[in-house]
Amino acid sequence: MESEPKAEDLHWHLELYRRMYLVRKSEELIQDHYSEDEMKTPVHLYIGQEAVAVGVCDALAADDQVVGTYRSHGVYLAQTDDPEGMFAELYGKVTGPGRGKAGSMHICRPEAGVMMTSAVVGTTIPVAVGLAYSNDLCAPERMVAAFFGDGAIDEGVFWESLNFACLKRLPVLFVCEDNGLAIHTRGEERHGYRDIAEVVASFDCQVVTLDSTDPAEISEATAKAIEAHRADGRPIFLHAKCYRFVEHVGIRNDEDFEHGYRSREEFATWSARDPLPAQRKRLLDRGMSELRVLELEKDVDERLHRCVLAAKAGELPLGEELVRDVFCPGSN
Ligand SMILES: Cc1ncc(C[n+]2csc(CCOP(=O)(O)OP(=O)(O)O)c2C)c(N)n1
Ligand SMILES: [Mg+2]
Repeated sequence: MESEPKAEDLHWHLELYRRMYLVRKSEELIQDHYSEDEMKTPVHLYIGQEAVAVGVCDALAADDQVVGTYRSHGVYLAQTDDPEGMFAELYGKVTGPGRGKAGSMHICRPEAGVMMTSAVVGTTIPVAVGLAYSNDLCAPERMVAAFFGDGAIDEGVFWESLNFACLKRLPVLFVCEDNGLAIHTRGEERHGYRDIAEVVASFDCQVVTLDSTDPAEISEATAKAIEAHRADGRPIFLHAKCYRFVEHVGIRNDEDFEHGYRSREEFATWSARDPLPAQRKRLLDRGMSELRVLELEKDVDERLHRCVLAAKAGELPLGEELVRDVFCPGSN
């Protein structure tokens, strides 16, 4: 019997919704609890951009690798499905994947493929290319997806990394999450070119431009690009338009309009494309019962509630543990 095309598989669409819901609700819980001042970490929320991480990671194979930025809750959860570890890390507890010392901005879990995230803009891109260089020799089927913002393309290291990856035809997927902003500076105030996709297209790589908040569309475009990479070895540059709904750093939803870098009209246009309700509607339109969706949402809500309780009750890294794995020049 022939299997049904993936696009018609309702369970796949439901799973994409579950992962986006997990990311969104995790961050809403962060918003709810942040003022208790128990999470000792700055947070850069991903609310609004969920379809990108969920779509791209869905197209990756189980042992593929990702790197990210300081805005990586979405990438971490999409790749690992590990909110237990993430909340432990945010609360600075030894049960976190960085044993409570990485926080939100450096969360990673190499054994699950999240190799590095970093607060320093652009720094993980050359690491992704280095991983891909090594994989090319030792595990040529393995892809590395490097997630970075449109601000990172303003850094020289992005161009050096792209150049080297193209020159060596490395298995790397550059994912530029273009939310149009670097803190409060818009792309058009930073870039001396018209279109990043056009500039990158002059390198020997595939360029895929996506303006979508549909994770299935993003997953399918990514999978197609990976397939083409297998045929000719060219790296992939995925230019994904997206929008962040929350302030640059912190938890406030709307108070940053006062800074004047974005308009309420623009915000409303993107809100109408919010990936979460759009995917929920797609499920119902395709015939999924609302009861099934509600059950799934309840399961995720309860799981996240348990994550917060466990994280709060976890142990802090103390004594020797506090300095274990912490680099200090001259100490060893
Ligand atoms: C090397 C470096 N320069 C400057 C900063 C300060 N900084 C923090 S976030 C940011 C904007 C980055 O924007 P983008 O890459 O588009 O990511 P987004 O926050 O939009 O997800 C800047 C300039 C930094 N962290 N690292
Ligand atoms: Mg940006």
